[in-house]
Amino acid sequence: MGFKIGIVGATGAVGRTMLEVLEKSSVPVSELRLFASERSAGQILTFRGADVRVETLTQEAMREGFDYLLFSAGADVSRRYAPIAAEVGTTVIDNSSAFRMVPEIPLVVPEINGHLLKGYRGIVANPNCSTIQMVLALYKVHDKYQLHEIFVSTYQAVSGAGHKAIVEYERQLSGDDSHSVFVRQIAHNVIPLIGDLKDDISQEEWKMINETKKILNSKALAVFPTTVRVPVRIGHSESVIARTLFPIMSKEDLIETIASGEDVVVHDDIVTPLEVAGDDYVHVSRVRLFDAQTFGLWVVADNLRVGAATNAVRILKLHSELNNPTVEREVEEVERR
Ligand code: A2P
Ligand code: 11C
Repeated sequence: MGFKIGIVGATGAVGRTMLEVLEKSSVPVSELRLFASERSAGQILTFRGADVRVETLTQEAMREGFDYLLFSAGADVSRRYAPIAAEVGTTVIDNSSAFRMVPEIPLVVPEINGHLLKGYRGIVANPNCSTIQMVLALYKVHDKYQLHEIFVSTYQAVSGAGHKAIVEYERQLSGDDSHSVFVRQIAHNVIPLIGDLKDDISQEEWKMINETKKILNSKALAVFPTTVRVPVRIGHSESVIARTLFPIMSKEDLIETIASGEDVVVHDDIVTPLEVAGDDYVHVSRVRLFDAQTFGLWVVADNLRVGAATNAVRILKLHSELNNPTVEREVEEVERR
């Protein structure tokens, strides 16, 4: 007994991490298939001691009746292939931005709004990495004191931009100063722009604004981000200043409230991205209570894991615990015939 699972974009920075996280998880897998572009077809990756051949992604494969498909191959690939899989009853967990803001599609961070998965079939959207770690650090404070403004500056690792970005960064570290993935050289530098601008706000900033409101279910919440790329391989950092509607009792209470969040750890000492790469927690340090309604945090997390692959596998796990995907898919198949 186990699930038939596929990873689309398995050779990418997040896809490979999905494979790693799934391997170490307790999710029972009866069959695992790996998909990428034709450039990677035939490449061999390993999963729980077995070799798995990477296949070219095709529409036929998407109709095969997977229990779960994890997508991380960019928004265009998701738009083209994910609906085909969902149509035949597969639960698709999509790490791209393609469906996040579609009202009927749940945007899930399991610790916060995992209840949306109960009885749900179809495409589930995995939020953007910088959004996930911020909402995990803040959701308990929102529950207790109601957030109404968030000012955030990010310090985002190059791996957030994918495998090609890591290669470009490493080339630059060896002295080659050409660039094509980033808009400037990133090695020894800082770039205050992630994605294209729309109305003076970058794509990455729009994601933080819109996704945060959807996940925390608060239209009134105002988010003011500045998103910045820094020369770090793995691990996004964020300086968050937030204001609440209700007065916070004390700094101790603020710390306790943040730390009551699932998968969130609050530290007395500072925490840097290098120290957290490879783990599955959101780390909060530099907690400051400026006044009763204004506080500051430094938040770091592994962007490939917490911000993408681990969140996706957590969605899969919780969805399978709340529902019985194999049985539901088989019933649907019989009904379609
Ligand atoms: P490939 O390695 O064959 O190019 P990253 O986010 O690190 O850039 O990775 C993107 C992932 O998406 C890779 O696995 C990449 O495969 C895959 N991918 C990109 N374009 C396509 C496509 N048209 N069809 C299938 N997979 C794709
Ligand atoms: C970055 N946050 O660090 C981006 C990558 O919408 O999932 C993730 C893009 C997304 O560049």
